[in-house]
Order: sequence, then C-alpha cells, then structure tokens
Amino acid sequence: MTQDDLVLHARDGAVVTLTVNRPKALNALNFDVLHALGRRLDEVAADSEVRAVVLTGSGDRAFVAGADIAAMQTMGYLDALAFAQLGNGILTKIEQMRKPVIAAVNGFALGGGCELALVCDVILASTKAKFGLPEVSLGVIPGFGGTQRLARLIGRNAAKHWVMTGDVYSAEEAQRIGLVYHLHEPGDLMDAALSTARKMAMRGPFALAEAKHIINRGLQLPLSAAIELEAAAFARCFLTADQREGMTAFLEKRPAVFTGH
Ligand code: DAK
Repeated sequence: MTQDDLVLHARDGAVVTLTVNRPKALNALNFDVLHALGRRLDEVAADSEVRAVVLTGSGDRAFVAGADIAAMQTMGYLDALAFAQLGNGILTKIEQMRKPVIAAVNGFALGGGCELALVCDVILASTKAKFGLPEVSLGVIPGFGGTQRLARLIGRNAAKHWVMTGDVYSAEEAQRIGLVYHLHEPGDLMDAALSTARKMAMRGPFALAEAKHIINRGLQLPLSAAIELEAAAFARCFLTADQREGMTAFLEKRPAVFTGH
C-alpha cells in the first residue's frame, strides 16, 4: 500500500469520489492521511473536468473516527501546532475549493472526522452514522475548526453542549439540529451522494463556485456587507459565457451545456 492509497480516488464523469482508506483504524487521520488527502484535493481542484466531489470513508464502520489518538499521544506543543496547521490547511482547501464537496458520512464522524464533515458543503449521512466532538474526553479541544464551525452552524448553546460533554450523537439528532441535510439507509447513501454530486455537476460551474464562496464568506460578515458581495458575485456571472448559455438554453427549451467559462 502506497501513501496515496490512504485516500482512494474514483472518477465517474465529472464527479470524483475521495475515500479516506484506513479502515483498521476507523480511518483516523494521521500526518500521512492528511498529506494524502491534501494531494488528492489539489488534484481535483486543478482538474477543470471535475465538477463535484464526494468525500467518504472506507468500510462500513467509519467516515473518520477522528485525529489519530496514537499519533497525538506523545506530541508536544510544536507537534500539536504543526498537526493543527496541517489539518486546518486541508480543511481550508475544501472550504476554498471552487467546486461542491459532499460528505457521505457512512459511520463514525468523531473529532477531526466530524470537523472534516463540517467543512464540506453538504452532509448526507447513513442512518447508522454517529457524530460528536469527544476531544474533551481526551484532555484536548477540537483542533480543526470544530468549536467555531459547529457554533456557527448549530448555535452557541448546542455547540457548547456537544463540545463540553464530548457526547456521541445519533444521525437522527445530527439531522434534527441541522448538521446533516438528509439521512439514507446505509446501502443507499453512496447512490444518494453521487446523485446529488451529478446534479450539481450539471449546473454552471462558475455560478456554483460563486454561490459556495458567497455563502461561506457572507456568513462571516454583517448582512449588509454580505448582500453587497452577493450583488458583485451576481454581476460577475454576467461576464461568463455560461450565463448566456444558461439563459439561451432556457429560452430555446433545451438543456444548457456549461463549460465553466
Ligand atoms: N485514533 C486512532 N485509532 C483509532 C481511533 C482514533 N481516533 N478511533 C479508532 N481507532 C482504532 C482503535 O484503536 C482500534 O484499533 P485496534 O485496537 O484494532 O488496533 C480500531 O480503530 C477499532 O476501534 P475500536 O476497537 O475502538 O472500535 P469500537 O467499535 O469498540 O469503538 C469508537 C469505536 C469510534 C467508539 C472508538 O474507536 C473510539 O472512541 N474512537 C476514538 C474516537 C475519538 O475520540 N475521536 C476523536 C479523536 S480526537 C488538535 C488537532 C486535532 C484534534 C484536536 C486537537 N490540535 C493539534 C490542537 C482532533 C482531535 C480528535 O479528533
């Protein structure tokens, strides 16, 4: 097994599935897995033929059961800082990628695994998935943005309950609080994730990228500033051939053929 096998890559038309592949350790994230994931993300970001990404975990037990506890056990301050920076850099690649990334959560999404799902654009999950940020049980706090992204997504009080109890939650609870968009039977999850990815891949790539960026960026801004950014992004779409194609195709009653330009 080479280091690249730690994150598998499968292509189906314009959709790429990336699978974190360390099932014996429930796909826990160590330095090697994070580096492999980073390389895969760079590849799909640079490939203009790829229009949507599905991220999942190998096997039927885990999406990612967290950062690798064995690797972290002996870390000192500088190692922990390097690890957090590496992990945050990988998550930022997902956040800033100008393509949709769909998390297909097929089992445990704990700690760094929950944080990895949180940074994706849509979270779909199996009814058997389990979510949580159990870091305080290990004497640390979430280190890949979990305290911040979870609080922004589910609100301060619910996030504090999650982070400060370290409890593990069912897929139903994760959906109830808005973390998960849809639940699927385990055997149907990948089909549902791929079908969502294919649908997004048929839309205007520039528009998708702008929509993703403006939602992520706008959530960090006052509403009035975010609305101004939206207006500028809307106008940018009119610089593209895809805007002409999308509107012409509608008027000609045919499917649009987008090029991303
Ligand atoms: N790390 C390493 N190995 C793990 C692992 C993990 N997070 N989770 C599971 N494994 C390994 C187990 O050690 C076991 O290995 P063997 O004993 O077979 O060699 C194998 O996966 C199967 O796990 P179990 O035998 O434990 O399976 P069970 O069904 O009994 O339990 C479980 C499944 C998911 C409930 C349990 O494995 C579990 O509690 N795992 C740990 C979950 C967890 O606490 N995750 C959060 C990790 S902490 C930071 C940066 C990042 C972070 C924090 C700070 N900075 C640098 C500031 C992030 C931290 C985390 O993510």
